[in-house]
Amino acid sequence: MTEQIIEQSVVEAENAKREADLRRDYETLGERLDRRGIAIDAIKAKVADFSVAVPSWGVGTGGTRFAKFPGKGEPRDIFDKIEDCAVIAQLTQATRTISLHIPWDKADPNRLKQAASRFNLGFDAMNSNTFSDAKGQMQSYKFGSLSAYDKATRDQAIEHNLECIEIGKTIGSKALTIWIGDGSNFPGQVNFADQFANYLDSARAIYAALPDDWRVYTEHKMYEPAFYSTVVQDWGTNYIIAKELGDKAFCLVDLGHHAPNVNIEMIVSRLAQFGKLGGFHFNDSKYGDDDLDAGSVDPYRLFLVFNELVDIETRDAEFRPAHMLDQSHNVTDPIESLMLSASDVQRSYAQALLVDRKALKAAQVANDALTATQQLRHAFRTDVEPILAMARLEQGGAIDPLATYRASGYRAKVADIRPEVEGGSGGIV
Ligand code: LRH
Ligand code: MN
Ligand code: MN
Repeated sequence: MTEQIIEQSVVEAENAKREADLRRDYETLGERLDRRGIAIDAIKAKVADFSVAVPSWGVGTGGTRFAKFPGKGEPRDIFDKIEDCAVIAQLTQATRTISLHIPWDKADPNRLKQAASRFNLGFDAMNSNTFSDAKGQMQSYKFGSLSAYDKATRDQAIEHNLECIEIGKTIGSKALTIWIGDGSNFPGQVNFADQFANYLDSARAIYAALPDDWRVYTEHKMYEPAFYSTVVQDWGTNYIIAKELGDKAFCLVDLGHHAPNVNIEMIVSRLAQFGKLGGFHFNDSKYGDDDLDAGSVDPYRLFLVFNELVDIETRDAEFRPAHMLDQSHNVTDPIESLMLSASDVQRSYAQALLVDRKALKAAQVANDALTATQQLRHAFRTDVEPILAMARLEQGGAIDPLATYRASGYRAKVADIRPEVEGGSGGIV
């Protein structure tokens, strides 16, 4: 039996207030979609099947390098974080897995597995951390990790990734995500080729330890924390890595890791076309790696990414990219943000499913740019909320996750048990 943290009576009472309206809205939307030749129930089934992983580090209040302002009832450890993730999953029915970050979430793997299975949650990709020094470690990552000039430092970083794989094996994860902060802050500080050669050697050693049914995702990022040059800085370098490593290596696209105005949806298409698109870290941004809530700044861009994904999905039934959120919540209750973001990612997927792909292709080959782009806009402008809400309701979730969460008083309840956390200097944990 799956345990539920929010009492079912609260969910039912909140749903009862909204169910009649939802059924009417769903029916009306169904009629409108029917006129477009779309069966609403088929879209709902795909939406219900959709899941995006929650990052363990996202349920605590984030911070900037200037300050951190914790909220009430901050999770004390990974076990509290798992409970917060269970709330998100229960109300949205869209987040069936958690992505762990080691060593932040280090704990007895068997306990981790047990804690998650109480709520029927699984584990998504393991994330290694060689971008900051853990307590007691022998070598410092100040001058790099997998790409460092110092061999002992590289070995330690490799070892850490192997440990992540080991933990992941016990808890049922099937992937490792590697993101490094290595780079340089001054022209001339490093030799670009040396650094990349070291990185590839280290990555090969990690790849060699990867179980057969695992994948490794490498995540690129243009800059930060290194500000002059970054070793894995763009999708080109990322593609080279995946190609060099082998069939189990794929590129991970974090939406906030690109130069402003870069056409991310085109990168998605390119990587997929050549079999190297592994998955996503969804978030939104205005300037850089802002880690704002997915869909909060540029929902059309999120839709355009999903438009590519659905396009690939229609050509390749085996295509299963890993969907994860990667956000930092500074001014909101993280659970609320993550619930809305999961729905927004799901929403973009649903809208992309509405695109008339035949009509789009016909307009493209006829060089009818406006008709082609109208196909996309038409889908994007369709309010699919009744589909999302109905999928949630039918799976035991909340028609309105935010209102239901607030009605449950969860945050106040955990604030009684979890001690107040002091604010202070920045950091993302
Ligand atoms: C780096 C990053 C990467 C890390 C996470 C905490 O900016 O996106 O995915 O693991 O943030
Ligand atoms: Mn990321
Ligand atoms: Mn990031």
